Amino acid sequence: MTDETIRDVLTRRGLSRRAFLQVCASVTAALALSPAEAADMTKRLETAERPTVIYLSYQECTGCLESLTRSFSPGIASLIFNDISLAYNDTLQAAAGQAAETAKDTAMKNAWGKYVLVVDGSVPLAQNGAYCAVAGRSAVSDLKRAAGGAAAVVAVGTCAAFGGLPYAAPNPTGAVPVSEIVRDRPVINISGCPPIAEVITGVILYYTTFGVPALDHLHRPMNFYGNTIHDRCYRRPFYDRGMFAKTFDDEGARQGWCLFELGCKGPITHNACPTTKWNGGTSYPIESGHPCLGCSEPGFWDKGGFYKALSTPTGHWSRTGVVSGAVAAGVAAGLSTAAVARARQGRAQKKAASADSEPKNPTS
Ligand code: FSX
Repeated sequence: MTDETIRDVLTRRGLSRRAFLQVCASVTAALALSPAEAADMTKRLETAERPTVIYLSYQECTGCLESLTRSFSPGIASLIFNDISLAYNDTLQAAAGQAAETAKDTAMKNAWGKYVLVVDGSVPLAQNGAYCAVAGRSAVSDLKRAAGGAAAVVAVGTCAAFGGLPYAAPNPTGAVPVSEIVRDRPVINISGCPPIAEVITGVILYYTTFGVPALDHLHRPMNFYGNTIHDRCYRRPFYDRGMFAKTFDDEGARQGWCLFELGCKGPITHNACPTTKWNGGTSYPIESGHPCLGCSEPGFWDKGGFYKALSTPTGHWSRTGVVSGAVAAGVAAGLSTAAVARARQGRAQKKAASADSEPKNPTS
């Protein structure tokens, strides 16, 4: 944190007020803020002090950072990571070795108690944390040290939020989510494997202006994770009518019917894919003909098959209370929606059998 405001920094960088307002409009639209809230956020962004962001990476594939750097809202990503203040990121920074560690220590010291700590990747605990080390420190000790001076921690990606791929059975490294290590300050989970770039930047800007956003029971911001994919899926009318694609190339698939029977996890997955979409609002997996894999939910790797219709889950992802409760609720919801869907499908099949309409229901 410095004495400079965000607006001061942007002016110094040559960003016009018009460009600044355009960036604000993108962010507030992504956050689905009301007009009054949007005006308030724009005003606060102009006067907010420049924050320090420290970004650490542990057990992950770097897909989260790839997503962020390929954001189709470069104005927003650049606003945060170039203009506002990314004090440390071991993948993006030019410095290496001792110079990088010195830069991190200096940033932490100068903004102790005030910086935003962004973490991607899970943290291994087996073998005293030996599976992941940074500058001679285990990930767990590095995280505890950095979190000690953070105002808030943003866990980016399903690995950091819920353990992700490293946490999948048999979890040889003893991986845990960030929230199992950091328990004495706010942890905001931005799940997704990877998360949507505009969600990451939107949450950081929201925190900078308003503080911690409203969170769901898994500590995800309600603005982006308050609804299921299913709630806002454009294929929902087919689901409601019991019209399901049976294979990826049948007539139903060509007609854009519901992908539930091909394993879509949309009914139990909370994320902003149908509204924010990917690649600059171009599309999202379901729009490209692929079922939702449920990547923003806990334990999605262990739920028994990406292409199987929702059924009783398997795996070890119920280790922690918060996760098991949420998943149990989600699966219960999924199973009940599945039962309803199948009943509807039965009715639709009977109707289709007695009608000679095109296209034919491939489920009949
Ligand atoms: Fe995990 Fe992210 Fe998936 Fe990869 O940092 S959420 S494996 S996209 O890279 O952590």
